[in-house]
Amino acid sequence: MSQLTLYHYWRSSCSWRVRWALELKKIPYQSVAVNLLKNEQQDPVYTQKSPAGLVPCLEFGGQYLSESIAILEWLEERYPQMPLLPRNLWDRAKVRELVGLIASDTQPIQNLKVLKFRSSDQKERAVWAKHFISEGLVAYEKAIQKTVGTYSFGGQITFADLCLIPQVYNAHRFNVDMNQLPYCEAIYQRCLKLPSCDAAAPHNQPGAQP
Ligand SMILES: N[C@@H](CCC(=O)N[C@@H](CS)C(=O)NCC(=O)O)C(=O)O
Repeated sequence: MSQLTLYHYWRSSCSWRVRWALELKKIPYQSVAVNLLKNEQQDPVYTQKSPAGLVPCLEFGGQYLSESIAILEWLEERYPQMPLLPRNLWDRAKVRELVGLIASDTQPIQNLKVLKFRSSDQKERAVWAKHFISEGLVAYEKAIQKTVGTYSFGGQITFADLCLIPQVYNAHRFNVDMNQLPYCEAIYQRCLKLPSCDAAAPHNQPGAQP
């Protein structure tokens, strides 16, 4: 019996970040699907666990932790195998800067609840999401000019990539012009081929739709 349970949604980019970290660190976990389209994230039983009514949420020893980056930080300290942050202090801060560009400055503005509030019209929602994803990833593309290697920060998969790949997946969903994002697209294509990333990807999750 695994010690961890992850509450997540197949197409949630924040959930993919955590699933991929669990795969990379080879940590077994139980999976509980929370269907965002059925608004299960707002169910009072779920919001007892995750007060903001968002996924993902990790259960460990009867305690609950939400916020994907807090979960990643906890996993990194609790399970130090396959480190996902560089050893050097400055480099770690630079990776967290990249994380912020996506986790703080991009994903929240294109999240489902924001799109729902913006409009009930799917086309208007898509224009909004495309604009902010594009803007966020253009900033990311500039930010990695000096650090890019196989991955966003040299040759090591870091938290930055855990955030980037699901965000690029959303960029494709909303038809963002990837020609302006050659590094992001190359890292995305490379990572999708990794078994750990694929295992954590939306199409391999319970409840996934074609
Ligand atoms: N800052 C949070 C954001 C979580 C979040 O926005 N999750 C999305 C899916 S990626 C969600 O649950 N959306 C449901 C909604 O907007 O109602 C994190 O990093 O975990």
